[in-house]
Amino acid sequence: MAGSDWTCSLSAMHEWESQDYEPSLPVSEKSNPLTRDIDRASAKCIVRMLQACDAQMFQEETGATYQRLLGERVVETVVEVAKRVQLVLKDPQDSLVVLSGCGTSGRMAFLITSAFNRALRELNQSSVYSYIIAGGDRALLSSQEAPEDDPKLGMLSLKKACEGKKRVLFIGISCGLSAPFVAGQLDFCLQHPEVYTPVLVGFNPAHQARDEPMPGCTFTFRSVVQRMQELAKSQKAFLINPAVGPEAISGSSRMKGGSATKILLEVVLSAAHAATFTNTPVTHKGILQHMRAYEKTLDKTYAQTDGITALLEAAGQSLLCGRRVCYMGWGSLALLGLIDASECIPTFGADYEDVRGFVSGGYKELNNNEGPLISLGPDFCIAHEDFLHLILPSLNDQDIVLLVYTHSDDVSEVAELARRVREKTSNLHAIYHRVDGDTAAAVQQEDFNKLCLSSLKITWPSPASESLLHMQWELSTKLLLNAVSTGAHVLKGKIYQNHMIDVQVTNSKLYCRATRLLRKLSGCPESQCEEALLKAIYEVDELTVGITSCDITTHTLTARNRSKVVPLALVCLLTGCSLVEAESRLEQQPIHHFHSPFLIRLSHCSYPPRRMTSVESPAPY
Ligand code: S6P
Repeated sequence: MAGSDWTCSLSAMHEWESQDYEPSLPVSEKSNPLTRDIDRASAKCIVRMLQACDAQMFQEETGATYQRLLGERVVETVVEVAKRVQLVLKDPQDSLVVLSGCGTSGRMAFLITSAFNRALRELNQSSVYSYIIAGGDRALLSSQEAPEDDPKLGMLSLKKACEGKKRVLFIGISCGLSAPFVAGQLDFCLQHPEVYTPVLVGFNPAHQARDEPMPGCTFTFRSVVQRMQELAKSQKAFLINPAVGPEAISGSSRMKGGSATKILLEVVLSAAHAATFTNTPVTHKGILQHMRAYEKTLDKTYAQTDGITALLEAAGQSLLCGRRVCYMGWGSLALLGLIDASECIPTFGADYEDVRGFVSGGYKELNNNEGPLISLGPDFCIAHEDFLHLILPSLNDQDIVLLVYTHSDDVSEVAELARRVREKTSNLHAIYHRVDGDTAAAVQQEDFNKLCLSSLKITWPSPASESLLHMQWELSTKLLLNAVSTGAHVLKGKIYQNHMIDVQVTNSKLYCRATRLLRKLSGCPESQCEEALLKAIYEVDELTVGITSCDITTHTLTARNRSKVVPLALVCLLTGCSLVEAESRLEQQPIHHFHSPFLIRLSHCSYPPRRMTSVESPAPY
């Protein structure tokens, strides 16, 4: 059992690098040995495990197997790409830098392009950055997994974004080197080298890029990568793909994948800006220094173990009671709250009401391509005013409200909101970044602290650069919120070992992940697992030729309207019962759709007892 004295040994940090460790899986899909027992760990241990996982991002290169973030080759490529961005900045006429991705990768593309276009505006320069997210702007705030599978859609959206441009630096982000949407865009760039220079950012080695055929295409992600590798020799294409180690929750690339994307691309764009506007040449040393600043950000953030643990426990309690977690943020930190909240839906099968983010200024602050999205429904109401009207009246002490802000935000506005929230719930907490020596804010903060049950304050040294400080605040906030939402769902019992079992099967990557998980947990052959999954998706006890002859796209489109397909398939595989019976067994389970103790009973104790839910025994915190 993972007790309160969890420590991470050096060999556990590196175990995943062994060639024998889950050899059939790419790094981004492997299960991390560090978090094997995260489902039964105490809140404090969860925080330590997440810290150790994140620290893997900055591990030094040890052998030839994996390139690492701080490794020679990666830093060299970052230097080259920064110089390409610099060329665009020097001559922005008819040029564009496009960042594109699906899910979290698209959200990071949005966040980064917004920040650097803002920096250009402040310098009275025209914007040169543009983002694309699969599924359009609604995907910034909600789960849109299906467009990820469409290479043609990717290609068309790139073409549209670049209409009339003569020179485009295209940066495609796919953490797993797997998204067909991005593969379609990269292929398009390779076909039009006179305009496009492609850059791929991801976190698997090239030979682990996905090799499955894609609908209507003659290429696979891997074949695109191979063509890029060839062109990389003459710097006509670039690959930035260090390994950062498996995710804490298997395949959850919103965590390290998202963080490493943010780090890499901010380093690239910052270096290009410094070279263009302050005559600071792009150098290997400068790039490395910036990356090290992010490593320090990690240390500084996780130095707050007790504060993070308190937040995680409070959020876990709220979710266990079926109540809400609300992030109330200011500036770009609020966007990280919106993003973290939206990712809980596909990652943990959460309801959109469970974890929500709100931003001061609403869509004005977001400044997204498509403008306000309020017409899409209440889950797209993101302003603080919306929170005050729609959410606040129904809050009670079991709901947790987390204020996320910095000393450069309007602290009196934060205090005013805090007072309003306190009228409904005492379960008010804060994450606050400030700069060393800011005494005025410190005094104000003292009064404010009295309103909050807990206050996680991080004091940063006076910065050499305001923009670097801001990027550090953002990364720190991302790590904190990822830890809170992941930890809270772990405490809720949503995770088995380090796998999310109730995974939504809404695209081909998730379909393959689901089949693999069924295989791992049932021990049945792959063909039988896929059959069980299809039966659950189509709600039948016998598969017809009509079903088996359909392609994965049809399966995933059908699965969109189903719930609990993986747990249902697992019950069927383990017990041999019918779907109807499996459904009633799952319904008998209190509180959660599915949780580990149920799995133990089903499999006749073939698994060790794991976290018990609040109904079966007190949670271990
Ligand atoms: C992962 C997140 C997903 C991914 C998306 C893109 O935690 O829920 O939405 O971001 O599938 O993945 P990738 O590998 O192309 O960056």
